Amino acid sequence: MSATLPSHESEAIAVAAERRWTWIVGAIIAVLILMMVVTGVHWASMPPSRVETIDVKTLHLRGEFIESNLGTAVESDGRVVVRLIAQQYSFEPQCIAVPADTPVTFRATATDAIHGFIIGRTNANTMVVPGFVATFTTSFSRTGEQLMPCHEYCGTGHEAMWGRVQVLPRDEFMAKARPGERLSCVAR
Ligand SMILES: [Cu+2]
Repeated sequence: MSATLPSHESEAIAVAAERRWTWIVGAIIAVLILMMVVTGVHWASMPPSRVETIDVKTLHLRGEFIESNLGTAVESDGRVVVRLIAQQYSFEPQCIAVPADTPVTFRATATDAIHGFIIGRTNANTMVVPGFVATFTTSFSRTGEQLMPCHEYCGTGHEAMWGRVQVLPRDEFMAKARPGERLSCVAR
């Protein structure tokens, strides 16, 4: 005798299985919707980075992004801050010097179009939008030179828009850094 069930019994098992799946799938959908609602509300109430605006018309005349203030600074509290400007079709300064194994804060803004940059194979990567200050903090574990291309199409000269980042051993960098001075590796 084979173990075949009477057809009404196998149907009941199939219906029970279907119903179980209905509940499981329903629960998955409910969890996904809940996740969307929670993250949506969370991101709306707490944007990922504070929005810092700047007046494009005056940034070269006064404030943080005047030419003499661009480059790498060791602030009075010891923080290393890089200030740079992106514009069609270059970065200012074109060569940035940073210490290795040290948190480095980048502050960047654009004067004309939307630009962006990525530094070699590091996680430093941001858009640079006119009217806003892009800022992030990262540290570089490997010394040497990295390329820093613009990665937002910004016009006909976009593919020629590059900067360089020189990651110096921390001691070497600190020996070069003078309080109040702005460091870069642009050949003078
Ligand atoms: Cu660009």
